[in-house]
Parts: sequence; structure tokens; C-alpha cells
Amino acid sequence: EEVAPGAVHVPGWLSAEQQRELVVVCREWARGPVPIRRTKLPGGGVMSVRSVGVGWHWQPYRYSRTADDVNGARVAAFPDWLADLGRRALVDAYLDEHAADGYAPDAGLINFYGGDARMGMHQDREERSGAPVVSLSIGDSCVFRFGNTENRGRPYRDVELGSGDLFVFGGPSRFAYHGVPKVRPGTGDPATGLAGGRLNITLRVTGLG
Ligand code: MD5
Ligand code: FE
Repeated sequence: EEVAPGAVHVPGWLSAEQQRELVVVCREWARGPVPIRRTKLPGGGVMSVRSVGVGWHWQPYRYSRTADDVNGARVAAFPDWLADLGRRALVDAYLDEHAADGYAPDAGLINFYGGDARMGMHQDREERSGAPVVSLSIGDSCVFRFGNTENRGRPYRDVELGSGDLFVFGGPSRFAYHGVPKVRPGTGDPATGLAGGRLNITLRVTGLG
């Protein structure tokens, strides 16, 4: 379903097997070389979501190759198979064989939400590229709030994201405000390999060398 121009939700896009495989590889990335952690914000706050980067490390509010605010390690390489998955996501979301021509995501952000985790309304503006962002969800369902490009408030739409769902943010939706106001504990299937919580993987083009 096209939620807004360039913003497409594809429920159940990932197979059960793909979800299990992604959980396994995310668990490895969560161990290192940079351990998954709650990101510390410059104002003194700490995010409730746990995050780790692949290809690039995100620290508020820039990308780097080494996790200077965690343990100084270089992040894991961004694998070719993950870029391929991102290209298939664009083709399927936009129903256009050419939608992924030249699309080469180089950053993956792994977010893990425990039952109490939230993400406030924000824009993703650290990338030097307007290429689409691919979002994959596994585990517990959540309320995803998709807003406008002007401010954190209304108008916005609340969309339920479940396990296996794909969401692509491109075109005019790329710089929309968005957030996750609620996770629904206990809604995920333990067969994914996640005993609880919600895993979100976003693929991005940083536009950085
Ligand atoms: C999540 N993550 O569910 C969300 C899904 C983040 C983040 O927001 O920054 O890690 S990704 C949603 C997204 C990404 C880029 C652009 C837009 C939405 N958008 O324009 O709406 O953990
Ligand atoms: Fe975001």
C-alpha cells in the first residue's frame, strides 16, 4: 500500500526463513565488533532503542567508520547480499524492474526495541543522498508514525508494522518525520528466533566516500 507519495508498505514481504536468517546475522552484529548499545545523545539523554551499524556507524548526528563513542572499533562490513536484498525490496515495493537501477545501499542500522522502547519523531538527515531508505521489521508488531516533512506534529498516519513487513521511504517521503510510539509486546512469533521485542533493519545510502 502507498501510504504517501514514495512511501510504500508491503506486509509480510520477508519469508519466515529470511526472518530467521536475519535474526541470526543481527545477533552476530549485536556482539561485535561494535556491541549493540543504547545511543547516548549529546544533551545527556540515552535512547531506549538499542542500535548497531553495519558499513557505517551512526552516532548523533553523523556517520563514521569507527565507533568513537562506543569502543573505537571499526564497524562490520556491509555485505553484498544485504545490498541485493535492498534492491529486491525497491523493485517489489515500487512494482518497477528499474526502481533499483544504480541503488547501492552502504549503511545498515539495526534497531532492537524491547517492550518499553520508543523512537521519537525525527527526520533522517545525516545521509548525503536522497536515495530511498528500506526498512525491514521482525518480531513484535509496532505502531509506526509516518508524518510530514515540516514538523513533528500532525498531520501524520499511524501504520501497524508486523513481522516480515517491508517499508520503503523514497521520493518526497524520504525526509518525512517519523517515529515508533509503541511496541506491542508478545505479538511476535518465537519461531523467528526472537523471544521478544522488535528488530528493525534499515538500509541507507550515505553518499559518503
Ligand atoms: C524503526 N527506524 O522502525 C525506524 C524505521 C531510524 C528509524 O526511524 O532512524 O532508525 S526506519 C523509518 C524511516 C527511515 C528513513 C526515512 C523515513 C522513515 N521517512 O522518511 O519516513 O526503527
Ligand atoms: Fe528514522
